[in-house]
Amino acid sequence: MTATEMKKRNKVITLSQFIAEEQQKFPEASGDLSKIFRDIKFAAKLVNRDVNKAGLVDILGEHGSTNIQGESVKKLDVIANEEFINSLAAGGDCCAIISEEEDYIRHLNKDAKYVIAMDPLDGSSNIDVNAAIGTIFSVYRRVSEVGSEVTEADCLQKGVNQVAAGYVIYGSSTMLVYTTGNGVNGFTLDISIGDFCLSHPQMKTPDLGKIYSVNEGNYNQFADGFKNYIKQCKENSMSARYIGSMVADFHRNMIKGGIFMYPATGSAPNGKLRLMYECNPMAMLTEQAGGKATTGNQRIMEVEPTELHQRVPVIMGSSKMVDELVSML
Ligand code: P6P
Repeated sequence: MTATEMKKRNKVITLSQFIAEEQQKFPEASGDLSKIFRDIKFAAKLVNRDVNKAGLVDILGEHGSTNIQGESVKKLDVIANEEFINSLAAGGDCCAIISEEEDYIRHLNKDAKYVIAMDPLDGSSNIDVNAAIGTIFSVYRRVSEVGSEVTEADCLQKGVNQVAAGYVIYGSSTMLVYTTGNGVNGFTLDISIGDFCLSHPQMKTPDLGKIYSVNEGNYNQFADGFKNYIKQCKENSMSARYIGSMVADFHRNMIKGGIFMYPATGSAPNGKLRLMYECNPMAMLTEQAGGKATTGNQRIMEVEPTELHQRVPVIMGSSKMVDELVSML
């Protein structure tokens, strides 16, 4: 019985069961990727626990301070980074990690074959105002020989080389949404059983939507094409929705349809969002759900990376809306 059939019969399908079922479709699969997801899932539960305590600063103390035990209180994105790295290091199936919180490549097990690019806690400036935040991750197969020292080439691969991509959204509910190139599936954390359960099988983003998502505070710095498109959105009475947390803005558009953009500006000539651990994973998810993801000049997943933390302009979401905007640039 396929996962979707089980879902139709109202049977609870956990993330682990779903991944095991998916793995059976690939007899040659070693199971290492499934173990990567085991480690990501575990860390996501820890981060979910910590994020939900974030409001208790009176008990926990503000980050940068010392708590009642005299321990230094770390920023939640630092904690999240450590929790993901520790879980993947303990699992032993990840050879290296690049992270928004790490200046350089973090080398783990050189005998493993998977590289992870991640933003452990994206949108963390929203924690203080209790808005949804998220974790974003990409998985690549290393290009160098297993057992050798991981190289920058292992980490700087085009988005088209991703073997998996996903995000966790810590919102009104906590969801893990991922793809391995066979569609996008969403799992909601059921605290009562402590597991992620299939809630959104085979997610598809509508090819048209009524939502545009951009920080209009930067409007005056946008190229004319963006200005004209935004004016057109207003003339068409579209809804402006922008949370300032990429995972939250992306997830809403994924479900409802819409377009998300972070264009180049004078102060950010390459935009703000990072190619390796924000744009590429979201681009894979978008395309797998039937949407499009471009820099305005080229498909995001075709961009040749040159540095770990490089930024690219981004336009992604409903395919017909992306096409319309690109035609105006
Ligand atoms: P701005 C959060 O800081 C983030 O990296 C993304 O999650 C979000 O989409 C973007 O920056 C928001 O940036 O400049 O609009 O505040």
